[in-house]
Amino acid sequence: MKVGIVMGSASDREVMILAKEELEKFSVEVDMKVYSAHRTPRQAVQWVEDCEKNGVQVIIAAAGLAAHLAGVVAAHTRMPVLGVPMPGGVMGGLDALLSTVQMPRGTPVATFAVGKAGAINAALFAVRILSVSNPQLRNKLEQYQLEMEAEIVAANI
Ligand code: RP5
Repeated sequence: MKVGIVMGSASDREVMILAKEELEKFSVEVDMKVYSAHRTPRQAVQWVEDCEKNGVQVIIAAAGLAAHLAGVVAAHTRMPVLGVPMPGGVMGGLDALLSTVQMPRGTPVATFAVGKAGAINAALFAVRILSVSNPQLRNKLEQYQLEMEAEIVAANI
């Protein structure tokens, strides 16, 4: 089980490290890179092609501002692409959210919340995709949800 994570800038790493950590809780291997759709377009596409060859099954792509990275990645693969808009731009990341979510028909990007919640949920969604054909992973997800429930309940004691 392998997930690729790509982000547009090293400045996104602080948020996207949370996605990597979440995937590692489920023993999912992660290939995490910084490549920009605008500043390193050739390297970004090369990385996607390498992912195809290296057994990556899902790609998480994160970018801020005019966030085209997830769309460009989706245009170069048939894998599921999960987009995470980065905060910091117009209205806290509304620019990146719209740039990521408003894909034209034919090239889907599943888009998550701006910032940390989006990074963690994209990782969990990747685990859910992988769990469709992996009962062990499904069990771990069930355990994860039970722990989350216990944590909230304990907060009320
Ligand atoms: C985007 O521009 C990156 O994904 C990042 O969120 C934003 C700012 O990049 P830096 O100026 O910090 O490199 O492409």
